[in-house]
Amino acid sequence: MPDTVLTPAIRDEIARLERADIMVGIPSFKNAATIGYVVRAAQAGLVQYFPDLRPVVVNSDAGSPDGTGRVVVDTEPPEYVERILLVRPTNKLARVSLTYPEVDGVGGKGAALRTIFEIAAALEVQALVVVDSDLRSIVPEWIELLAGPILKGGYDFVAPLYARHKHDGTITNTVTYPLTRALYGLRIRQPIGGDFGVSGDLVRQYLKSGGWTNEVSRFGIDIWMTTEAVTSGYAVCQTRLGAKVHDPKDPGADLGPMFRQVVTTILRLAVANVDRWRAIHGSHDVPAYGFERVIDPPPLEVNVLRLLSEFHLGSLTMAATWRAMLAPATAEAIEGLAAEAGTMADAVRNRLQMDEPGAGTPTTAAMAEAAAAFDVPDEVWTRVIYDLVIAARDEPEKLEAYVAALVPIYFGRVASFVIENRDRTTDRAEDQVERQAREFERQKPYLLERWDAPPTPKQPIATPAAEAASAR
Ligand SMILES: Nc1nc2c(ncn2[C@@H]2O[C@H](COP(=O)(O)OP(=O)(O)OP(=O)(O)O)[C@@H](O)[C@H]2O)c(=O)[nH]1
Ligand SMILES: [Mg+2]
Repeated sequence: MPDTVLTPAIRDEIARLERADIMVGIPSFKNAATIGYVVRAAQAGLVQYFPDLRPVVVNSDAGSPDGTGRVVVDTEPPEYVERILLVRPTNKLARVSLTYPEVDGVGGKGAALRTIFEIAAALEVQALVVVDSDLRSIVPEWIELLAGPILKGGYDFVAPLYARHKHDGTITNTVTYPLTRALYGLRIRQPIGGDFGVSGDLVRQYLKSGGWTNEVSRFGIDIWMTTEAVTSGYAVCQTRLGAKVHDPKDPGADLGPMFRQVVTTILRLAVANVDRWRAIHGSHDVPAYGFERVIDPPPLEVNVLRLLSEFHLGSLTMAATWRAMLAPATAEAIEGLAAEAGTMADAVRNRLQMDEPGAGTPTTAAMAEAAAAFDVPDEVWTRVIYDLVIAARDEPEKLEAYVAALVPIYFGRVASFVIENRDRTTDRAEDQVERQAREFERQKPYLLERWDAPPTPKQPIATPAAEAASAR
């Protein structure tokens, strides 16, 4: 990690707090509408479940213009929680909201968490819990579920397990879960869930470890934390939190930048950690803490037509990049599928009469039904991701451009998943996520074969303008 320049205000807070045993860290950026509830739930969890420890809640905010920090300061104080829960804790709960400094000129969720790590280390906490500030479904028990395995079970890293709607968590389902599982052999179902428990030892490891890039300062942070815990040999478990309900996001509309930051990070880490994964075959379960829950998360609408169109459009501007970053057979398969996506998008528009005046966006179900024949097979998607691991090793300077060109292919894959699962419940859709994860394991020899093969000379990448001209 680069040296941290903590602001004087943060240093003052550390001096004031002196020590803590358990800390809840909450990164935020424009979450005024939701963070008050998260803070109250965190306070209640600390007071109710850890009355004998010295607790602190730290909000690390981006300086949000919507007054997120003020909401935290104005939210009912710990005394409110003590009153409603009839608890008299040994130590008063401390609460802080501060503005985090950028890391090497970059701000984002990762930079927010870095300040949280610095404070946790300075206060010498035994357990750090981090939770997102847009959560609706957090309850006080989450604090126990995330810190309990560390304080009672000797674990260092606690990843969340939650019921998410089949259309939520698409970056997790398509890349971070199957790739982490196949590379490192651990079935961590939510490696970028955002709600984690971390031991004091692992916090110190995070602060010493290298590989902190600009993407890690943004949304690369979650996969960096998980991978760092796994590859440094820390004890990892999962914890059953129930449903994850948070600000909804349509993968085609909202998740492009996040995808790029997460996937660039996981690929760079894969290259750096080859010695940790090359000998691993198959995978095993990771212990899970907490009582199981049966909850149906709320549905999430996805614009299937937009996903199909973006995949097709990608082929018009990025085909040469696809050919540079993928093995020839994979690139050929992807170009064929992108063409099908274009045809299918037209058919959906016609079938649902979307060009009629006044036609709104049809439901996910109607679009998925109309596009029923479209399919990006597990096998092709797996090879795409493995080819990108090789590209990340061979042309690290082009990785950002390659991952940007992967976004439309990811959209195609998500469309295919939504279509395939159109008649399945969230539970049954999970079977398809597992099937894909097994495919990643099954094709690991393909990755190893490519990793060990002598490098082949690459063709230069055409500029987008030249590509668009040649595509016409
Ligand atoms: N400090 C800071 N926090 C951010 C920034 N962007 C997002 N966050 C926080 O990071 C957390 C997760 O962000 P979300 O936008 O909810 O991400 P998401 O798409 O829901 O991600 P998943 O929960 O992993 O599916 C929230 O607590 C945000 O407030 C940022 O630029 N700065
Ligand atoms: Mg969220």
